[in-house]
Amino acid sequence: MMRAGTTDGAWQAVTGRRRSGRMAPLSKPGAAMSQKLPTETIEAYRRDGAVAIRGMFSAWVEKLREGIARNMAAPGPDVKIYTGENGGGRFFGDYCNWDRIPEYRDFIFHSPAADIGRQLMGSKTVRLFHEHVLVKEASADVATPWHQDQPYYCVDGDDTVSLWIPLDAVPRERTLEFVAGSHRWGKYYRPERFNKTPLNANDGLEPVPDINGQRDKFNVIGWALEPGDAVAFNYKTLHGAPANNSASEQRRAFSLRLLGDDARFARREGVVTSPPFRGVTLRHGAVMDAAEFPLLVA
Ligand SMILES: O=C(O)CCC(=O)C(=O)O
Repeated sequence: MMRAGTTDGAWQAVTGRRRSGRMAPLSKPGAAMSQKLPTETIEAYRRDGAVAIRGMFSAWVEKLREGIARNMAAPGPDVKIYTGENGGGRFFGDYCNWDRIPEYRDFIFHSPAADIGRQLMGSKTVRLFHEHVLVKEASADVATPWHQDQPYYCVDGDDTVSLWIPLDAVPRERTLEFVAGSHRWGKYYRPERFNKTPLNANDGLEPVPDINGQRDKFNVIGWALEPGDAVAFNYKTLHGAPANNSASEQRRAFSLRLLGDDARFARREGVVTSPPFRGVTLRHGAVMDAAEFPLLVA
């Protein structure tokens, strides 16, 4: 397994091919092999649509923190910054910056993340969809509303995983939470911006149920986490997070989105997807074979 601190040499080789849209996977097999996940972890992931993985990314915490600092100093074109009604810190969100942030590239191409995704999804192939950085500064008075990710995305399929990696300790009362099993409900709920305005007014989708108002009706799961742990979840799993009620601690998270064998490009006519992937010309139903979605495991 290659480790944090690996130079960008492999990436430079890949960028050359990236312009032609033909990516060589870096794990063929084994460039970034990880530990074998316990069977119970994989079973829990498939049953509940979310599972905690302990300590897998501890060696990458400093590097990802550096990447986030670089990202926040120079946000991308799609950055979103929310502040709550009561003042306090910002909720900073940005995505699709891996191409220009070396620490993100190093993590994506050299950490065990792709191999962890392969095991959880039970896929032969793993592609990058994108990275998403979510920072709740101290006293950021903005909750992350309950939502599924897939209706926001230009993706259909079941073989998907996000690895949400906290870079600060996260106690149970402000961790990311999930409705266990909701990835199997066969539903897409209406995407909203994190300030609760709909992403698309007329998308024809039903609103997310009121989870917080009736928590006894749902199997809500979540874990206290340490930096370098991860929670893995399916793009269809309902999830949300409280505001940051700490007056002194920020909550930085790096969320890596991966695609497995059955993921296909979804052209959702008449609606905006998030991320927008404005330059992707794939047809509806196509394998996601584009330079934006490099193959990590083949
Ligand atoms: O970090 C958060 O508060 C939300 C994370 C999230 O929704 C995601 O990674 O999909």
